[in-house]
Amino acid sequence: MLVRSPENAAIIYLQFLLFYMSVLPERYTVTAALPYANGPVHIGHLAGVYLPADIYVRYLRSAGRDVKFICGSDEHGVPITIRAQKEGVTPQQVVDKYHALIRDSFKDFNVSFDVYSRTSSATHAEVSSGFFTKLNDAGQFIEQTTQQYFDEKAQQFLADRYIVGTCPNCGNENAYGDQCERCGTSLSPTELINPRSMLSGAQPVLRDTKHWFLPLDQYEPWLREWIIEGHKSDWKTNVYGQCKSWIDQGLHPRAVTRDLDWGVPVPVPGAEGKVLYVWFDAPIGYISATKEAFPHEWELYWKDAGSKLVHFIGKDNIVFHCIIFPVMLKAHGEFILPDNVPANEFLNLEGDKISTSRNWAVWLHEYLADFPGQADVLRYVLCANAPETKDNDFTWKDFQARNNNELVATLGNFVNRAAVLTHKFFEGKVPELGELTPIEQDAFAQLSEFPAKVGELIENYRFRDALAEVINLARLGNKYLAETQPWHLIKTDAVRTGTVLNVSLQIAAALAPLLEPFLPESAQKLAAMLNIELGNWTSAGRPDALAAGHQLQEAALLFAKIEDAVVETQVQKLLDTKKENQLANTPVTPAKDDVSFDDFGQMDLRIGTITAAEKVAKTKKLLKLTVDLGLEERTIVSGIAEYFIPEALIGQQVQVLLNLAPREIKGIKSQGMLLMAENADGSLALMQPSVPVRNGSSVA
Ligand code: B3M
Ligand code: ZN
Repeated sequence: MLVRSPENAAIIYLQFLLFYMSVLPERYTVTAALPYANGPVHIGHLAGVYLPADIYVRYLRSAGRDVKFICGSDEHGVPITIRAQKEGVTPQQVVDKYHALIRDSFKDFNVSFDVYSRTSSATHAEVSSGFFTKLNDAGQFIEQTTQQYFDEKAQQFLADRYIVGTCPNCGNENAYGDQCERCGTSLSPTELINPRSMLSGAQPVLRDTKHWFLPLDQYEPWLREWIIEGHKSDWKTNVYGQCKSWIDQGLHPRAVTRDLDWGVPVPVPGAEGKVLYVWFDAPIGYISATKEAFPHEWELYWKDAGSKLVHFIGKDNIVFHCIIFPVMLKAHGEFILPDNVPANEFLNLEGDKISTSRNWAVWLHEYLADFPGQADVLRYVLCANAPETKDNDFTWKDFQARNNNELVATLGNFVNRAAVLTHKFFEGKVPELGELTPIEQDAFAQLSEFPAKVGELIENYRFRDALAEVINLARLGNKYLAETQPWHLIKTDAVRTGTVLNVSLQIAAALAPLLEPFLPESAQKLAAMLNIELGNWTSAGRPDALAAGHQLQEAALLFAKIEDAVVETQVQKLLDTKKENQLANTPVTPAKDDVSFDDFGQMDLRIGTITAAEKVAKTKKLLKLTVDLGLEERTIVSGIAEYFIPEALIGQQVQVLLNLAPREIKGIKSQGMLLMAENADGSLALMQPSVPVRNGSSVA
């Protein structure tokens, strides 16, 4: 058995470092999917793509690696033009608005891109056109006139998301022309069953048009070798599985141009009115963004074999990043290929799929408005519960529980106790480390293993497990404090108390750099409290990070408890959304058969004022109302008790059907009927004149 001692741990760590250094890439090019600039970003985006990417990059930087973190807005394609039509503005206005909003959300959540660009930039137009031209000149495309769907009403070809229909693979009735979002299959519009135009709802017709096709089928043998043979063991099983099933189903040439007026124009004579397909230009956006920000070094990150390219994406982007873009890169010939594509599954919200159109989301900018200064709490919860291997659910209860139990009670509590006790017993100066008992030796040995353990998990894209290990380090600290009880020990042995606090503070000091990739703001706060530089990965976990005599700053709380009322407000917000959606989706009752004017004239409709109202005893729904109808007061029994407080009705004008034959209800003679409007959820509203009118006025 391996004896745990600081020396042994140091040797293990050194071996780990040597191993990694021998196989280490020279540099890393890390990309995160370019979000469409057609709406704000929500927790699903952060959990699935940007947070894991940011953790990975922050770790690499801390470990001293050379890395560029690349992202930007995807500003072309049908998602943008559809949104523009909906909002009644130009596509440019749409992308300007959402590019700024998205960029700011990422900044507020400390997603540390080296560049956040946009695909409407001049550099991108130049790089993506150049890419297309190079492939075209090399004869890499098939030019073909085919039949495409055309909306005769809107006089427009219907590409991608302009057309919806039933997915031939899973039966989803709202699959898009380029992809079914339910089963992830990539589609062509002509594969849809029952296609319909998103513009007019019309059944589209087929018309001739010429396009450029990338012959994916010709790359099938190469894809088999590169992915199916080559990445079996290092790509995530969800990613590998999707790729394999696509390749096994057989690949087909894929059009990379579109008949649209928004996008990068196809740089070939005779292609007027055509633009590059958004999924052709968008991934090239990674390259253009790098070139824009690093005009002198960009080629190293894209063309040098010593660079490791990693794409962070959501699962609906797998085919584009694992098959189509690599085929483009391969066809071009000068670029490196992705080393890994760690795609995540989806995050749901309170048991329901996140949806922009249904407003079923926690929007990042709204979260920060409700939880100012608490970006880290959401980062924590989203990483701890990340959909790494399966779809996962975000709930506000879990958010609260994780904050209160893990951040406040475990992590915050440990560092706070270590700091507070040092202030209390040693004037805030790190005490001397005295003699080490086996407990300290064990604590130090365990401590020294954390950086390698957490680092290895991060390098293997296992961010949840990595974060759990960091929390385990805080647990180790809490356990050590519980075992040694410095608050009692001080009464009998000040020297040993000093040793205990020294060890505790060394653990707290290690937490700062290890936390940094996950919770950058809290790590800074912790470092400030300990009065140290954040430090880096390679030096983390040393038993002498803090020298005896080092002065700490004031102890502060890293995290605050979240009360029930706070999360209840958030849940209520979602319930309101659900209700709004329900109302919006309930179909209006169809019209009844026609009646003659004479029939209508038979009804004696009048306005009256309610002068008395009371519940009918032993009933739930009935109110007994007295209504002043000008000529006389009448008693009317009405089934509205669930929606109105009797007192609130007194003095209200209402519409009454005067000549409805009287009826006895619960022993009361009801003479007439109150007319009400019924809402989709069954709730009722009074029918009132827009200004008060004389009681007895007829309605006609
Ligand atoms: N904009 C798709 C998406 O947001 C797309 C990603 C492009 S990455 C090159 O799902
Ligand atoms: Zn499908």
